[in-house]
Amino acid sequence: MDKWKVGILTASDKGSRGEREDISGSVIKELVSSINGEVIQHEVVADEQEWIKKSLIELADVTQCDLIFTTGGTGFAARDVTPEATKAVIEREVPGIPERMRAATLVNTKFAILSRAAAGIRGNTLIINLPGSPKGVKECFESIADVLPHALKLLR
Ligand code: MTE
Ligand code: CU1
Repeated sequence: MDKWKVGILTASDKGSRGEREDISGSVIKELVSSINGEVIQHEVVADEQEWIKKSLIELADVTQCDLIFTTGGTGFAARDVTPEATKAVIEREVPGIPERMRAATLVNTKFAILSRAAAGIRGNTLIINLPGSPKGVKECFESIADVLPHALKLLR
């Protein structure tokens, strides 16, 4: 079977300036292989809503990713705008995905409830916000990995 085409968008001011290594992006690359996914494009942009929107639209409409993971920018800082950018480009929201991530990871950290992560569908592409920390990325991914193949089949 063909591999799922996965795009990664790292939203990070420091990452975009080359001041911070994108560990979370590399962690996602590793994790998606467990669901027969292959990362075909990886963008790193500053925490600017317009730039995040532009990258998401390109990954969905031009690169035609089946699945896009964002990492970072889901917290409370004024520059955390990834959920807003995501909600602006999706056509249909999928609240159950971030609900599951928050509920499942709450046993590891009480801070899970501070995540403002969103998820939704644009065309045939599923877009999912993950937190910025490598640990959060791994925990959140693993909490939803079991339903992703079915979700992606529905969009194919
Ligand atoms: N979710 C999990 N599973 N594990 C975590 O450690 N960190 C939380 C939350 N979600 C965390 C998590 C914290 S402390 C914050 S502030 C938010 O994600 C936002 O993170 P971000 O701005 O780096 O995206
Ligand atoms: Cu935090």
